[in-house]
Amino acid sequence: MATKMMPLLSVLLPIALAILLLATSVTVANAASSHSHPHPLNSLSAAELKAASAAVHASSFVKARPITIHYVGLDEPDKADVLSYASNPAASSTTILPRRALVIARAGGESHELIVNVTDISAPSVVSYAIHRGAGFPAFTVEEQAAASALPPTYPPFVESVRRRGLNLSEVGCGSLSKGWFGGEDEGTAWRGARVAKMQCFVVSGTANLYARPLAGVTLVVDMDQMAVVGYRDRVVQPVPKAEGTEYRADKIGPPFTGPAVAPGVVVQPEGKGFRMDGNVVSWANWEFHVGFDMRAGTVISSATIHDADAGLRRRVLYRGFVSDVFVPYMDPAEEWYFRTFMDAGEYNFGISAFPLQPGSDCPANAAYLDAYYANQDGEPVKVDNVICVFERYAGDVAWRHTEASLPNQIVTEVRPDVTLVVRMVASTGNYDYILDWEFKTTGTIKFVASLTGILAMQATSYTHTDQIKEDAHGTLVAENTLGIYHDHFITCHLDLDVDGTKNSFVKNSLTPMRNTGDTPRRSYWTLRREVAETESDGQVKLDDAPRVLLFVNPSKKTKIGNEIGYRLLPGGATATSLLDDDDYPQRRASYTKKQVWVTPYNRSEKWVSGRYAQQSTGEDNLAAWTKKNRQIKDEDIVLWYTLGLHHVPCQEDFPVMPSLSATFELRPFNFFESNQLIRTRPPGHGNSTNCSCGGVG
Ligand SMILES: *[C@@H]1O[C@H](CO)[C@@H](O)[C@H](O)[C@H]1NC(C)=O
Ligand SMILES: *[C@@H]1O[C@H](CO)[C@@H](O)[C@H](O)[C@H]1NC(C)=O
Ligand SMILES: *[C@@H]1O[C@H](CO)[C@@H](O)[C@H](O)[C@H]1NC(C)=O
Ligand SMILES: *[C@@H]1O[C@H](CO)[C@@H](O)[C@H](O)[C@H]1NC(C)=O
Ligand SMILES: *[C@@H]1O[C@H](CO)[C@@H](O)[C@H](O)[C@H]1NC(C)=O
Ligand SMILES: [Cu+2]
Repeated sequence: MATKMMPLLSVLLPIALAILLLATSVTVANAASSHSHPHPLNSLSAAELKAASAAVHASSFVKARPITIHYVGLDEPDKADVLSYASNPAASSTTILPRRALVIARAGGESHELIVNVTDISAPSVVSYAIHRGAGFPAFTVEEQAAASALPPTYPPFVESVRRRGLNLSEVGCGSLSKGWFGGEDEGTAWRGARVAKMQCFVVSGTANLYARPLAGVTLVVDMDQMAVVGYRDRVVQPVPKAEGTEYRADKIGPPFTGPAVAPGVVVQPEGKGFRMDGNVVSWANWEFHVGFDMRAGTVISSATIHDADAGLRRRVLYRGFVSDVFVPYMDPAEEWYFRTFMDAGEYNFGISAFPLQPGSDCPANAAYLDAYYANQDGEPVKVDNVICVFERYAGDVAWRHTEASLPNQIVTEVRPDVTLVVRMVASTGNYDYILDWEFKTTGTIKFVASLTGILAMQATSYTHTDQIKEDAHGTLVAENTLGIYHDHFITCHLDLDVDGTKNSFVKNSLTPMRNTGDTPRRSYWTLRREVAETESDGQVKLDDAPRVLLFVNPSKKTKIGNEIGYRLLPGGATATSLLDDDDYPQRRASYTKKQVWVTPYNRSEKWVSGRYAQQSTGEDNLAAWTKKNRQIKDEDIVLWYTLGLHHVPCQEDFPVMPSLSATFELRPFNFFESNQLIRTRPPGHGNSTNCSCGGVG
């Protein structure tokens, strides 16, 4: 969720383990090519962002003033053109792909969509223009959230509410909450049909943990286009929870530091980093992929290919992967809480919620960092340093091993350590921090990890002990006068898989219990029932029905012994689906959260699972709505949408800051290679890699 107020200070943690990281020993056949042109999927540069907004301001399409820019992102070239570039970058000197920006701007109370040709940044031109007529609005900008925060202290009824609670205005700060959509609730109000935020205010003195000290009972409605308070309610006065015990900054807490101590550690790569970066193209071990940045999605992984040593060529795996949205509904139906049903990426922009990573804490010492730019509401490029990190990880895990002890005189043990490559960004949307990792393994696996940390959304209460709670409190009492409200996190990834080529099929293999009719004494077993999804309705899977092996195969390609070339979607533990009623308004907006798996035909307009305009959306433009066409998905260019889901019942350990909780899934080769790709990797112990300064146990 979401109140943008002030940057959180980072806490210093010691690195727990001494790690000696090997430069990975898989050899890559293709050297990085020296690209004659920037990669067509490169994020917009500072100059391109500037040119795009300048063209919008100069165009005759948008007449009203002021113009506020809410989104500027790469309008991707056609996939076929990108693929032909990627297959032969050196030859693309004659075919420069156009650089286009999609700009979403507000002016005159309308949302304007412009595509700007920024191929020549000195002469940008608007190539298409539309006014958005449907439901919903673009994400809040940073600047308008700051402007909205400044309104309550100038609004006399609010000043009175603060005084009534015995507080000083200088102790109070407010953040903007998206209000969702609840049918006709706005009828008869001053803000009917308007783009509004509801303000939540906090006592900001005495702690950096403002979320622990909400000013309960007060709701302000701000019209974000007029930038004026249009609604106000002061319903109930609750005690403000105390500041004591809510702090998390090391310099405010200690010394003495009395937590569990761990020995400091180091990360050593005696042979240097094992990956290369040619612009935004990362080459590591058998992998090559492009890392981009979008102000809504944050990290975008593109054109991921893997080198196949048996075949002697690079093979395609993932054309595009990114977080499409994160739906976070809270479970308190009261006046001040019912509307808290956030779309964290669509309403607040994950990319602009990403702050510089802290070297040595957010990412290990051997990490490389990428900077990025986004456009602010005036269209000026804003640089975010160190927004994404890339590092090799050896965490002591095993990639494969075997001990053969059948012949006692000749025990054989063979082990390979699991060294992986991680691409990380952290989005801090108000109280929550999402650590988002794309982890590449030499086996061919891509693992996505979303780790939730940060601060709970808390409600002030009169309760100081659970004995006093007689009704449904809609949360856990996590401290005196403080409820951590029940909620969910649904993180949806857009995964345009191109398994060894563009056309793929989705195959559901159901594990089916069987009765043995043969003449052995065994009574039962299970076997596979294979079903190839024909249309989008076959492409939807709710995982708790039955055990399944879900595959994305290339029906035109087989291994030498005849299996279909494929990748498997391997869900991790976080498979919660929404428990809200289908007719409830937030569920209509996020109707795709009742099934974890959806498969659609590729469509370059269908990127945002919650719709292009997620703010106050109604569900008319979302993944579930698109699939009503029930398009063909068999042997087509298809996109997997996978939703990680967690029901979050807060506990006291989540207070004052929540220890990180991870949700994962894997895309794992399944009959993609002829055999285990790691057989010919060298075991560790060659060269200097055995050097370690760990010493004995003290
Ligand atoms: C985009 O701009 C470039 C450079 O000015 C030009 O060559 C190209 O034709 C333009 N494309 C379109 C679609 O306007
Ligand atoms: C309010 O806070 C300001 C700044 O800390 C202080 O100068 C002022 O005296 C305070 N007023 C009251 C009524 O406490
Ligand atoms: C592509 O997506 C857009 C937006 O959902 C839709 O209007 C259009 O009809 C889609 N095209 C096809 C071929 O499905
Ligand atoms: C060991 O490290 C040294 C110094 O970094 C280097 O010169 C030498 O080539 C390395 N030896 C091997 C076998 O990698
Ligand atoms: C191991 O590392 C230490 C400290 O960096 C260095 O002095 C020593 O020469 C290294 N040993 C080998 C075998 O590389
Ligand atoms: Cu949570």
